[in-house]
Amino acid sequence: LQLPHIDVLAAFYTHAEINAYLDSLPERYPKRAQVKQFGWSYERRPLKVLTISNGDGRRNKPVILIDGTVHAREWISPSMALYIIQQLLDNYEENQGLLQDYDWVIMPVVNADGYEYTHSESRYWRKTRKPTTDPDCVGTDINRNFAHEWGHDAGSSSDPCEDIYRGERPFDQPESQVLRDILLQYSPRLKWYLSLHSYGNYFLLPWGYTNNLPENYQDMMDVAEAGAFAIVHSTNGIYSYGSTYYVLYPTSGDTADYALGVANATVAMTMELPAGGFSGFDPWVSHIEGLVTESWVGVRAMAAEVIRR
Ligand code: ING
Ligand code: ZN
Repeated sequence: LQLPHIDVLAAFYTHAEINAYLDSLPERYPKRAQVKQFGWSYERRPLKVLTISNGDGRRNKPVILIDGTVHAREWISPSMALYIIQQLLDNYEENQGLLQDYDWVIMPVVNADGYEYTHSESRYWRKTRKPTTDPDCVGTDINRNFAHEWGHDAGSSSDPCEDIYRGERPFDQPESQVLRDILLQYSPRLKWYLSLHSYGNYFLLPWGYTNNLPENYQDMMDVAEAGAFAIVHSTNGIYSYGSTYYVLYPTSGDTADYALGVANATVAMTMELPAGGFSGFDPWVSHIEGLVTESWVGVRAMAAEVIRR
């Protein structure tokens, strides 16, 4: 039985390679791993999601939901999603506490078309690949396309040529619809939504669209703080954390605002992984290991904090 394996630390992988790997996991872990396809990208790539459990058969446990590659050029994001999968499946002995009472749902590549485009055509592409109303400009920012305060004030652009183009309507991108459907399916038991981006070393919390703070802000800050402390203790890596609006800039229609405001996540967060390479988006392959092992220290600590509450 020859199953595709991925050495996360040795290369960046294409969407097709990542899907083939995801598809192999239920054979390797029949009780613990399940792959579901939720839909297709604009260019008809299958969008797949992996659910990981401890295999005890208990249904409807609370869920930790993680996505990666909302933005095509942020290549450390799918690597991190794959590393998390391998920690939970291959390194189960050490991490089984994280699966005792929680299921994990992981979608390594949301923006499949954009991600392929960064491999084949243009390394620093960010958006989707669906044409817009402007014949000269392609693509919409999935992280401005969600229907919570979509288009609110300054946090996004109505210009299809901009990198933060919000689309003509919320959810007019099939990839956004798929992520929305996943968020809504798990909404009743969604304890932590984590969106993996790069770069900048931030844990960003809602809201992006307003300088008001959500009612459970302090709870979310406690989780972010657990991640930041764990990382600084392990590698001296520095993360800043707080609301997207304050820590970064106003945004609207982003996935974390939707996860909190509509899908009722207990904690909703965007993790901006560290920069790498020339541009920040293109870490050397030799740096993948340091980046994902450090980030896992943070994710593990935050998961433990979410589970403990
Ligand atoms: N930065 C994010 C962006 O979409 C962000 C910042 C995070 C915005 C969370 C909104 C919510 O602009 C990157 N690097 O993509
Ligand atoms: Zn991003």
